[in-house]
Amino acid sequence: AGVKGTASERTFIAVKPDGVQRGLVGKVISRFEERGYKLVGLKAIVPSKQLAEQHYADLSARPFFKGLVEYMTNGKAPVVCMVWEGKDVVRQGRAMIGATNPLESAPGTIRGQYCVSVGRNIIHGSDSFESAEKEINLWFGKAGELIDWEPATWGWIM
Ligand code: FUP
Repeated sequence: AGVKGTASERTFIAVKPDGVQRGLVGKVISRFEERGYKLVGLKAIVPSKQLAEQHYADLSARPFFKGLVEYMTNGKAPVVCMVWEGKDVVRQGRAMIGATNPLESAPGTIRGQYCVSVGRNIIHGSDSFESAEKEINLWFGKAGELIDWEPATWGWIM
């Protein structure tokens, strides 16, 4: 996940199926782009049960686990998976997303602006650098799926 504490730090962000169904992918991308982060990976997939279970392995004993996996995998809409890169992006990404329970999320955060239900909180973001490394490998494990690129300069525009 890049190098922690540098401009190459990376985090895994995913718009979950409810967020995709509600047309919020563009809003999420805009917020990270406008903040100054760089999109180095992007794809829409319907994850397998195994992938969703691995992603949420820490929550496997929780009563909502089965429903959570079913909602992530049922295919009514895909999960839009992203890797974002930039300074402090793991921590800042979490701050931009807001608290897990949207009713506790500050207004102006993504969850605080767009949702009200913990089970339909539209977006995921890695909660630590170590989780980001695991999640990026899990969701973007294939070679060539992440791209290093240089941000535009006037050269692209004029
Ligand atoms: P977060 O890192 O903010 O996504 O929070 P967690 O990893 O604790 O939870 C992951 C997902 O589990 C949440 F996005 C929604 C679901 N969840 C529930 O449905 N009920 C709960 O009480 C807690 C989490």
